[in-house]
Amino acid sequence: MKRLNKTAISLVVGCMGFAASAVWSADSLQDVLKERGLSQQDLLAAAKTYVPTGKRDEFVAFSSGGQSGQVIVYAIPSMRILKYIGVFTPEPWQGYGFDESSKKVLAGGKIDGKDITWGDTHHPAISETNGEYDGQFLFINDKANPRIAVIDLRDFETKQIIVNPIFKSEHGGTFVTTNTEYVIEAAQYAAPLENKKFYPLEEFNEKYRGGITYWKFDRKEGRIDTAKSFSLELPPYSQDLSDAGKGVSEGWSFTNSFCSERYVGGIEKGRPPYEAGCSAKDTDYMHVINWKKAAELVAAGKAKKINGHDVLMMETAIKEGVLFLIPEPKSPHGVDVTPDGKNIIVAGKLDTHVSVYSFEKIQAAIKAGKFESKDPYGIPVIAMKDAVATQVSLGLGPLHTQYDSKPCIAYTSLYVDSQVAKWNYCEGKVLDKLSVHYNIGHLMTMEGDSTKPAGKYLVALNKLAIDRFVPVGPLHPQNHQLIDISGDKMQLLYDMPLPLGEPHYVVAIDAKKLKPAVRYKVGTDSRTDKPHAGATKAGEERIVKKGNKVEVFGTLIRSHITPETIEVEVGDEVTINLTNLERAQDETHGFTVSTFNVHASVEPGKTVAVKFKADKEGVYPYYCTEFCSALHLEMQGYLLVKPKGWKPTKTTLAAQNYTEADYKATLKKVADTQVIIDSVVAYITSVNYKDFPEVVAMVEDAFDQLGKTKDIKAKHEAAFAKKDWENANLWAEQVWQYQVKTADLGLRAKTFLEQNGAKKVK
Ligand code: CUK
Ligand code: CUA
Repeated sequence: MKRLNKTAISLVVGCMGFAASAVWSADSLQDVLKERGLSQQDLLAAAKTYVPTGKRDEFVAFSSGGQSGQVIVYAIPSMRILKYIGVFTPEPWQGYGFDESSKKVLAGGKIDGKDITWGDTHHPAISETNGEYDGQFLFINDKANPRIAVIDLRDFETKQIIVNPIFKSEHGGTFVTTNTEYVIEAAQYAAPLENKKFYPLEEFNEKYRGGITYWKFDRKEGRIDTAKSFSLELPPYSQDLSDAGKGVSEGWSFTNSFCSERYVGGIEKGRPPYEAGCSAKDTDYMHVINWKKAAELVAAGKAKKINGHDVLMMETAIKEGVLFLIPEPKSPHGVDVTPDGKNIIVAGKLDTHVSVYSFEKIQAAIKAGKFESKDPYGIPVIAMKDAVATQVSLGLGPLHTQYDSKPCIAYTSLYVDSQVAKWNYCEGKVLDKLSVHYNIGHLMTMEGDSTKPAGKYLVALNKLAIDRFVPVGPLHPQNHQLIDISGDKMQLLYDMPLPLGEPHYVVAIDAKKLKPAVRYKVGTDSRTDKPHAGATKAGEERIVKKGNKVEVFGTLIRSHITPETIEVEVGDEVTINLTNLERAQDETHGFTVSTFNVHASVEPGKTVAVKFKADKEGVYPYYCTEFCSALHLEMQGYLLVKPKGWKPTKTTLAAQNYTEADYKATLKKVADTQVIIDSVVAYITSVNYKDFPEVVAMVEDAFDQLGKTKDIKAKHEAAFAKKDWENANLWAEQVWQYQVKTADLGLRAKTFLEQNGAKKVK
């Protein structure tokens, strides 16, 4: 922040008319401000968020993509969008849902045998070690179709989708325990736990249930282990958000609820609607659960199998003392454990207060067996006065709370007031309020739900954007607003329209903690992290035909696909495996075959398979879909789907008229290019390029490309000897193609070295 502030100050000073240096004269800055109607406050905000080209952001945010079923990755403070990760929904660019391995991941999310190709994502969570974000995995839930997804942050790809075996909807997920032992998922709308079982609404109290699932995460495998996961049966109170205990409260989890009235609305039956009946009582319940002990009980065989899944029934949970309730004021929403784990902060949507519960007081009441009553299912209820440390009136519609790096400082969203309240939960004091635009849902501070919040910035996730952006029709973009929280007063810095919605929660991690790979080990199936059965080495490309099954083992490297012709018979089942042999960073090739609805994104080292039935005779071009090189458009081939029993009548391709002069001209081009390559190589080897791993990779790749020219040179010389001008010329052209790629890499390496202060070596 210090650095940014300094920059900002010098800019402000500049615009006030003092002498400014270099290109940005005071006059021109002044002119821009005037022309664009900007204030000094605007300029300060711009200076705090602007990240110049070549520089990187400090934090990376993972936002729920709402109904898009995706995750949106953006950077803070610039608010530049970096990626959309396909999660519950096919994502064409990444081939997600269009190649075989990713189809399998999506198939994990089938319910009752049917594809569900959208998701209502709400809460992303980053894996934690000792309560701190470790940057290894990301989890996210689907509220509508109760599912959880696991994303590996080594490659930002979705690896697993699992379906909740007993819920019909969920909401209180995903939240992780301190060492990511479990990923928590709480139900939302109560329903019978058995699958495909009907009970009338008249039996709501008896047969409908809520619950919480604790998904066991196997960190080594990077997958959820469904067999070791379990659930806890809960009353049909609409369970809402959850949070895991940490520090002193580690081993416990907290889930609130609304509609503990168990009201069943029905205007059709002359009954007032849900909204009236579900907010009639003054309080709902927070569920307090000793998950560690619950896990032990399940391990000891005390669970009941429902739909093949371990469920600890309420009766057992009550008897064993792992489940308690505490009243919470009117229609609570957020439940957020403080970084030290000592307090749990709950906001009631219809109450101006936030309630600060004390874990110590809760434990004292449990130990003393001090309960004010039991709920209709026999769960002991701890009195609010025996559990609450303090209540603070913040404003209308408090929803969610996040924490600062400064002790006792919290930020709570006020939905109705459209404000963020900054307050001190130890002293019960409001410190500052800032208006946001408009109707904020969640808010998020950097690593703000971990044991070590990083402070600095806050993002307000506003439900309505209304007048903030150029109108784009009745459906407005979402508005994520960046707020500087480093000072005493909050400062609004930036409005980011998000064109994918509706995001609910977002988490942000220090960018330095992320260690994503730049390439895969050659032949990797990225969705399983294992070697791909279709992996193919250079020179081993082949087409294997067995009966009506045709399997292609191909490779991709700038700028050609091997093989370049695939011939099949109508009705054949075609599998095309492609391995990207590139080692250079960002040399991704895409692959598609016209009209067969397949697409693959093949990043360096990755192997991907696409599969389809060649059910129609015809000629179908296939090509690379990423602009990977100068000859990208030529990265093409033909799938020929022949009628059964077809015989060729013509056996030679259309001839070209190349001459000796053409061949000589090409040789001259080759020689000239070699001069450029030699000069670049001379520069690179004259400096300490070996100290730059990025350059070493580029240089290796460049020599790989150049190495290929040897065999090809032999080919054009052989053709020359036979006066076969066509082949002589074309093979010489191919030599030149490899030279171009070599030169391209070499020049990129040279630029990198020059810009990064490479030093001469003797
Ligand atoms: S919820 Cu949407 S604003 Cu799903 Cu966390 Cu509160
Ligand atoms: Cu490979 Cu375009």
